[in-house]
Amino acid sequence: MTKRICTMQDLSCVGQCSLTVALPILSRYGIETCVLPTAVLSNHTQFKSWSYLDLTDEIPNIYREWANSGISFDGFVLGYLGKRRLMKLAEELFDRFGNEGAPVVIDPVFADDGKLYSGFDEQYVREMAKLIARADIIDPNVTEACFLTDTPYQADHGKEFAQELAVKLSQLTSATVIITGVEFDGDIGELIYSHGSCTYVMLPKLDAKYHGTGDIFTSVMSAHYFAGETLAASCLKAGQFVADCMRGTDKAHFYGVNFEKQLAK
Ligand code: PXL
Repeated sequence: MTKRICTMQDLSCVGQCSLTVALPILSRYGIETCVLPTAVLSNHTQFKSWSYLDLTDEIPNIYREWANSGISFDGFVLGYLGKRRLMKLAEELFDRFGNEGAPVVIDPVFADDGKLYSGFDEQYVREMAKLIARADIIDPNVTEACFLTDTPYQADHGKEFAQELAVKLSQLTSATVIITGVEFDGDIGELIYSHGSCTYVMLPKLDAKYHGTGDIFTSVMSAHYFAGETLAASCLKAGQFVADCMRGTDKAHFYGVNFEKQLAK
């Protein structure tokens, strides 16, 4: 049966991230993908400036109509939320519209390279640390894992540091923890931590950095996971997909990667 999932995150009109990535990717994998847009931005916040239409106040109206029509979902994928008020609405989404056992995937999306993205603060991090308790899978990057666990960021880290972060995260949530962007021995990849055991899914690190690759990773990983594959297989395929996107992207194109060409293959 076709799965119907709901993805809650912003709609950045330009910049290949959040909904403009999640919607085509999840759909391409055969999942009926419903969206809960949290805001409309002219472009994502790695540009010099942006406009921001907050849609938080519309969400209760959307829920009312979904309830009227008996809408429900087989899973949820959360990305960039942006406002603390949205966290309660996310919980309401799971409680009111989740089918029995519907998995919740949360990519906390608020920081990278040791720094918070523009517009986020410590209070947002604290609230996100509570929201992840509702997840079945979380996939913060190393920076987000550090903020969530109050651990000083280490750009140069190894397996031990990643494992320390995963253990601390597992005190905040019973979700399977996937830490993305873990680096050692010239490789980059994920640490998957579940019930005290660690699995590393590593690929050779490419000499490039693009925006939006985390959103692509979460979408591809979730699509494989919803299709019944293991998390290790899902992470490997998502990592390979991201690497292929990066190889196929013109360096002059600074804001995102060419995932469209990859998706068409
Ligand atoms: O890719 C993460 C992301 C999503 N949405 C918006 C962003 C960012 C990262 O900066 O600004 C609006």
